[in-house]
Amino acid sequence: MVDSHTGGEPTRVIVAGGPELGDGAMAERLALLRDDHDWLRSSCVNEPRGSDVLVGALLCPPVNPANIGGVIFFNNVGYIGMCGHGTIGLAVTLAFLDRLDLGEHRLETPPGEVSVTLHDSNRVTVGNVPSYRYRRGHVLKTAELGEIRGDIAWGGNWFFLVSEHGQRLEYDNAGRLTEFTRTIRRELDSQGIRGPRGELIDHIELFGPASKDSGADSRNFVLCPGGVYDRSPCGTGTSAKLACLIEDGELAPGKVWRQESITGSIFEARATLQGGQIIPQITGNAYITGQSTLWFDASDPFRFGIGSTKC
Ligand code: PYC
Repeated sequence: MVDSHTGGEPTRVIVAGGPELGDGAMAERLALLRDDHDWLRSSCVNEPRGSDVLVGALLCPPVNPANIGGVIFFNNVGYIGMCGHGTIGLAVTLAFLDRLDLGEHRLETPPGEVSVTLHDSNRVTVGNVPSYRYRRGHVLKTAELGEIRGDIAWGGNWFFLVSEHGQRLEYDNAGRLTEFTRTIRRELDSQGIRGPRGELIDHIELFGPASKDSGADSRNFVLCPGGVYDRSPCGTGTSAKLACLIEDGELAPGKVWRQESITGSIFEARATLQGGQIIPQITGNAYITGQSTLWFDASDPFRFGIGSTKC
């Protein structure tokens, strides 16, 4: 395994030794991993080896041999579609292992193919899956928080994007922001507010002004499905934001949008229009933080992770 962080958000890549998942598309392999080998996810990212904030990535052989590989992302509670910070971490990991040259490559993910451009050993641009807004200005009525207006958009994961929330988007307020966004997510779920095919809206994203002197256009706070917040500006969340900005005519295609995270890290983003689709490009830096081997001691009751049903 190789560990890295992208704008503060960690990624743990399993580069070898994963289970046999056949030669189907990444969405099919994700289903096999989830149904038959979930112990790998819990061993890798749950305590005691991991933590709630860690995103895992299983590197797979590609379907198309012209591509650099395929990847399945997962976290403390399950599997995620695309992952922007994780793809940047994966590219930097492959470069660290001398398995990726500078330049543009193609990578297979469960929601579709993405491009990965390695600029140097730390800097990467991800050309994400097509992103779009599904619903504009949905008014969520809640007993606890009153009315919360937000857009529902896809950026490789499903997001509820809120600009008017009255919250202070500062790192020292992350506990309150986590509670606030968890409440929004609970309400969306219990009120049956979903994506077009019934998908759970499992990422909640708040926006506010960027910090002084950061040079960014906006700051965000993103609650992830496992109940913790993204330390990076969230690649898929930034993609969903770009889709909304482009559809509102507030950002021109090709123009740079600098998205700051709650920790102060920044992704540089722009979107191009291809065949009427919005294709976000997200650029950020990742850094290697460690390299290790998973070790399973048969006498260790937590070798598959705390909470795992496998023993
Ligand atoms: O960067 O897309 C992202 C992401 C999703 C969940 C955590 N990070």
